[in-house]
Amino acid sequence: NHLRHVESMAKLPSGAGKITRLNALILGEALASEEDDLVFPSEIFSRQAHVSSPQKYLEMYRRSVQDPAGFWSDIASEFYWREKWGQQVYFENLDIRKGKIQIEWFKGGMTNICYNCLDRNIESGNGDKIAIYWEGNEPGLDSSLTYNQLLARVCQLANYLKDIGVRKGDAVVIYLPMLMELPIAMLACARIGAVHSVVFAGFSAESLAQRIMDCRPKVVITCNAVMRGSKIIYLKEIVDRALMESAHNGINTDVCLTYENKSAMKKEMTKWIKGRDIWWQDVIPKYPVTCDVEWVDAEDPLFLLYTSGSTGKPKGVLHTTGGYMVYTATTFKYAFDYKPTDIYWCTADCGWITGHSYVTYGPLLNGATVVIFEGAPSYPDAGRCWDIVDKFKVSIFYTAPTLVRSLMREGDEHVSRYSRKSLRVLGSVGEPINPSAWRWFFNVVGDARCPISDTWWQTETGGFMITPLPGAWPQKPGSATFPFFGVQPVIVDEKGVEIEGECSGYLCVKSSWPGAFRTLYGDHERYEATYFSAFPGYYFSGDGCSRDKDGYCWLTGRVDDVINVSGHRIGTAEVESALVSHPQCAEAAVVGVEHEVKGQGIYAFVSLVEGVPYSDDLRKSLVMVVRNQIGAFAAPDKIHWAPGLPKTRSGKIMRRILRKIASRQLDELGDTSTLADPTVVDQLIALADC
Ligand code: 6R9
Repeated sequence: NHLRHVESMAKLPSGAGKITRLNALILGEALASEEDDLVFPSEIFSRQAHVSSPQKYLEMYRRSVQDPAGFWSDIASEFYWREKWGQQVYFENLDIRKGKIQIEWFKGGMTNICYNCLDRNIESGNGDKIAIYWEGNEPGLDSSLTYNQLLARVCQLANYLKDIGVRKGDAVVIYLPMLMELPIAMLACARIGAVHSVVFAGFSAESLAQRIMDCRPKVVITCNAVMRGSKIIYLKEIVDRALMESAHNGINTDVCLTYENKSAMKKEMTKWIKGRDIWWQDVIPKYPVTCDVEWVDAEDPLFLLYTSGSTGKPKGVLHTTGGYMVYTATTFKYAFDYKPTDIYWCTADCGWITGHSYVTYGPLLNGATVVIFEGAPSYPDAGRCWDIVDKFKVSIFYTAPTLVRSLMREGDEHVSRYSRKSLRVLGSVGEPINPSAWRWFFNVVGDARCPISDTWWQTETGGFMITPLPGAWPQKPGSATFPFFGVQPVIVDEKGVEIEGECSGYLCVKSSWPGAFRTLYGDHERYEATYFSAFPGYYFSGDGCSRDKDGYCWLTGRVDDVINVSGHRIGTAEVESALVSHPQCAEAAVVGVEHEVKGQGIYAFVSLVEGVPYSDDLRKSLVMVVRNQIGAFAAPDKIHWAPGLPKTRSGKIMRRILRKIASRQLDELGDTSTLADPTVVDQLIALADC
């Protein structure tokens, strides 16, 4: 369907061919009307790009969907495989009606992603190339590691992990800020076949405990503290509390390996549990700098990453090795038009999928030089990002719309006082980027010179799914454009019927791609129920999408009970269950509202226990309970006191009405007559601003 669409648009106007609007555009004829808002890549850029035209894209795309096995095995062959995969390159069943959902790529192939990231690049002569530039929270605090040095560090940690009994298939929880040690820890796990589970270091002790109890690691890797901007965060104390909580529930962790982050906190000040806690610096440097690789099957698990869904319990998204490796490397190369001379900076934290696929694995598999930044992008001032760009001569800069919007508010002068002339490609991820933020990013940050790759994808997809390929297509601000090679997205209606042409509906995918997640850890049933049951035959993304007359995709946001706050996925159910754990909260209903900087904000309606008066202190303690249970990033922006909630007679909360009240669209409340008690609506409106 998609192929037909693109083909009809991108066919070059031969004598017989019909000249479509887009054909004319490709040829540079000024047909664009203002509403189309097309932005063309410069000729200079296109000429040097990996994919230099829509025709080239189409050629590759066509092969990727008509012959996925051939397309992907050609690419996979560029990596090192100890043993080649079996006869069948991939196997898939995405149709729940035909039995168990199953996806496999390169099964039988033996490889190791750490080897492919490090040893392979070193063997090809890049050992002295910088792998990672690290920029600390304080300007002036920095360091770097070459590929050789990175490998040595990874091996030392890998040897230690083996020494304490971590084996292939064992889980390791990593709770670290953006220090070099974070990617080092991920790679060390991968080297010995251990399964890492990185928990974003902004999650609370309770959230961390929940994850520890789910995956039961032998060891937790953390650091004592970190500075973010002018604030200090005591990470080790959070880990201590989490480990206490999980021990309380019968899950014991043998070792807490703690890095001394000297610039934030001295060793002596750190609380210590003898026998369990180990200082990284005391033990790791003593280990040998080489370590044999554990060869694993392409389908052996690489990592677990917990993400929010529409129910309370976070889902352990499981990625395996071979397909993920091939997919992250390939998407990175094409979507950023990566060249060996590039310096690449992604502002994401390794605690999220973006930091897995596009801080660590994708770039290092390509032998890239990666910048990682420990601090906050507004510290010491709103020019920090561009200071870093100039300092390291960053050429590819990948960030989130929320950061773009917050910097945009600070004014252009913070940007224009830096040169930024090294930049050539920009990227955006996490949520739809609104056209005005896109334009600012393009014009002010990129001096109208750098294409923007607005990459749509998910924790579950492992890598980019719908993304511009810079240089190939004219861009439309706010559109993620077209699918990546091998990806077959479809838009379906409520009944799960594919709709064609200009339309909107639910975004699904109809065949597997190498980077797809394989299951939810320990809960394959939930995997099938959540992603493959709503629209049988398809993977359902949870996102809405529309396609315009030229075939461009426009993501419209989540259609389930997931709120996207600053690019972070938060389940309404998670926030609700945190709120109702407050002794004075009887019931809570949470919805997302538009937020100028965060994209969406969290709006919570709370009913209090009978007789408890609403007060500002109570409001603060309700917010606190969410911060403590989930993390500061999930704190509600607004608590709306609700003596009653709008419910149907069967007791279902009507969120539709709450969303309208939250966004003050009071004339669009719709039919409230089916409510058990319609007067609660007026009550809520009256209390809106109290
Ligand atoms: C990579 C990542 C996934 C959800 C996804 C969607 C939203 C991400 C987007 C985007 C529009 C983009 N999303 N990128 N929406 N345009 N370029 O963010 O993974 O944390 O799992 O979030 O984020 O709603 O479903 P994850």
